[in-house]
Amino acid sequence: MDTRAAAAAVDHRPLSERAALNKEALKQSFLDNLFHTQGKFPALASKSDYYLALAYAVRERLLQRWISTAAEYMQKGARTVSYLSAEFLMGPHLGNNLINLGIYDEAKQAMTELGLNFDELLAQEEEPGLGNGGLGRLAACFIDSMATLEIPSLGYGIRYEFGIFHQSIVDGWQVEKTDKWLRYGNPWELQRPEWAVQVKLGGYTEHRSEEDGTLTVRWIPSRLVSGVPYDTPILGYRNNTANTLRLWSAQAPESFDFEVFNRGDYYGAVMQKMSSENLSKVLYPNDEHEGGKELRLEQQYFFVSCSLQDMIRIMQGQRLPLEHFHEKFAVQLNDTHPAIAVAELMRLLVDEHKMPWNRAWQVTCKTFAYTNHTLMPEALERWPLPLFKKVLPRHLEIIFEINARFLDEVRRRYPGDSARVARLSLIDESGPRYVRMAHLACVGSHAINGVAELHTELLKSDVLRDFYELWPNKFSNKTNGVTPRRWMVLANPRLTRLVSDSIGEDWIKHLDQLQKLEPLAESADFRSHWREIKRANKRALAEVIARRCNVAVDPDSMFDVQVKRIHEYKRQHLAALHIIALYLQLKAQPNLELAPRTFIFGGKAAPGYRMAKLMIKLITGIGDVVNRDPMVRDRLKVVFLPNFSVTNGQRIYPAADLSEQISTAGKEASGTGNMKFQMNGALTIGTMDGANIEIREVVGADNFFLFGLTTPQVYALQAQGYRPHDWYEQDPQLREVIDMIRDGYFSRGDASLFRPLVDSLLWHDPYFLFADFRSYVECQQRVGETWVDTERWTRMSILNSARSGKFSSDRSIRDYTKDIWHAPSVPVELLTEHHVRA
Ligand code: GPV
Repeated sequence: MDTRAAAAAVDHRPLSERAALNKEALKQSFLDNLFHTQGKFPALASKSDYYLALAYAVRERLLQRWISTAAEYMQKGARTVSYLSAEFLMGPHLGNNLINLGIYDEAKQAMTELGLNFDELLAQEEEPGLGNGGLGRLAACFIDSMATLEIPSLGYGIRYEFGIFHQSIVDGWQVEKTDKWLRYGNPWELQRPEWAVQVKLGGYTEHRSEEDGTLTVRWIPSRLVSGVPYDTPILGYRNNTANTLRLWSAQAPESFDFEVFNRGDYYGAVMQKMSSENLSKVLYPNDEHEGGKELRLEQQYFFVSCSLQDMIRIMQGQRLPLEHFHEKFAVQLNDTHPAIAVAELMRLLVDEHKMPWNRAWQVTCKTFAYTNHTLMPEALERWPLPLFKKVLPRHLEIIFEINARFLDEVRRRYPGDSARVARLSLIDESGPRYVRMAHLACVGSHAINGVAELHTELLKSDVLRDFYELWPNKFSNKTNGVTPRRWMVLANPRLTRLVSDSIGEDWIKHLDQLQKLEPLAESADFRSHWREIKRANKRALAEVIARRCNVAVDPDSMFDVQVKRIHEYKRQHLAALHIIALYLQLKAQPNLELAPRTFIFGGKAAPGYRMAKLMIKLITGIGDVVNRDPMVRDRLKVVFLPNFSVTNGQRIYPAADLSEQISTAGKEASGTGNMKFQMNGALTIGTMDGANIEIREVVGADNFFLFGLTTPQVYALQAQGYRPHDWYEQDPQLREVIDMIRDGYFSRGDASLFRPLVDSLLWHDPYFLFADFRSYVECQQRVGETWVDTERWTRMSILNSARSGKFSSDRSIRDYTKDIWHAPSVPVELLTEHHVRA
């Protein structure tokens, strides 16, 4: 059937009725869906039913764009970006889709007129938490920006049945609960069983020379898993583009089961089905990696193989020969989690599609580009050879072949330099053997990038130095960004209104336009509006805190916020040391003039990361003491807001006065929370790390609170032999703080509880808290002095926001397309409009 004819047929009630973007039509389809989809009437309907009815009403309005987009791309044979990521931390869809469709206010009106509380309906959505933190959220911001910039793109990942765990705090400790996000159904996805693919795992290989002299390899797997795609539309901001997020769910393949079943092994068949479905069951909750888990390697291979097979299907559907794979698709590897794609594409091209090795290798290298997201050595993925061989025997052979050819090239370039050969090898042979996934990604990609300027420089000079010397032109920097649609328009409607009333709405698509706010920083009237908005956002957050933490916080106090995964390198415990120092100061001088501060923490600890869990306990322990001490007289409050998530982030960033970005210099690849805070007018206290450096560069040194060692200083201190205990002995205030923790002041007298933390700091301090303590405390003193000058603080806040244009993910995506992807925009014509005009 002809696409346009079919669209015309379903269009008989075009924009005006079924999918019209106005209030009355929304009401109508909301009610239709309540009855016909949910099967409920108002007396029986739950809030979730109402949410779903509205979600389906909105979905009907997406589908027209989705179909039009697919048709447009197909007709144009458009070059497509495939973003491969083990994580997509999307956050709730409903509000964002309403914003991008431009019908947020209409929907709110419609629900209100039906007597429903719109915000309550939005809050019903269980957020798809299919990621751990920055890396997964970056993927979400990037697909938003690609849709907004009308770049044909597919996000490929895993449809985890359980996303990142739900965190609650019990007796000051983190407690994890499984995230049953699919419990009430997911209105945003469409299952596409007709595009399911088969994935092989395990087994062995057979090598045969054919009669014509060619060598063929057969992989005889021990297991088969079927990958079923679930598609979610990703809308651009107020355009006609709806790209696709395609997530793979693992299912037992019918035929495979059936064979076992026929042999009479019913339980064996059921077990096999369950073990297949385990593949996409749960997201590994470790940020920055904890290695060696077989299931994790299987997950990575599963989604990568599904995605590459899907791209081949798309090419075949458009009758494109596979020699042109790299012309049709630009495939971005989001860290090394999908790096097995390099070997898998080779296998598909060479083994399954009979392409000569050299040709296939050219295609492969032109297809992939690799983004590195960390400098932490323990986070660089390596798989033990025996494990790798067990799961992916054919891929190990292919990796050996890639490696042999690559190392030949290295030897030609550097004759006699065997140390360099060993350093560059895809196989680590210094002890037990490992496959080095970052090396596979580097060798199989034509472009390699870091995520902030400092990070890229450190990749070139340190972590990937040998690769940089070999191929300097492959390297470039792509500083991260975040989408202003979710992180300003949706999260901060008050600020959005003020900004749009002042400079128009262009900034939402062209964030550099926020510069136009700069002169308004000098208007007392504008500053007072700016403050009112911050104050309203803080009141709203204070209500959340009262509900979740049972602590009353004052919206007029400074909200000093650190939200991110809990990690030693991110140094939440450095902030804790400062709070204790302030507390001691108040105890020593009860009448000290101290502007009231509320310290707000949030973030999840990997369930197996004991030190991180202890850091949470320390923060809550400090809160228990400080919040109740009458001598403090409410000048300090410390809260740990449980379950930091996209949803909670949307409430927190707009309410922050001070953004804590205090990682050890050289450890945080970029950071992205730092950008969300800046956009929403928080000032940053931070180290010379990651994107902090670039934030400081754009806002100006006067509008940024800088402290701490620089990366070269950290390296130098490390080299000369860092002895944290000496720093402890030489700083009386630091000593008092540490002693207090050690002696059980924040653990009800239990002097053993925080021992591992205290001892680690005293004797190792791998992240240089003691070396940065004095500088941090003094910097916080300057923060306090600035805060009391309200007008000055507001000016700085406005300038921070006004100068945040660089950190839109639209800019990041423009950089990627210009230097790496070369994928032109393809504006979409709505099929219905075409029909209506015809
Ligand atoms: I590798 N990041 C993450 O969230 N998880 C990971 O497994 C790895 C990196 C983060 C970095 O820590 C941040 O600095 C960075 O901003 C973010 O990735 C996005 O690039």
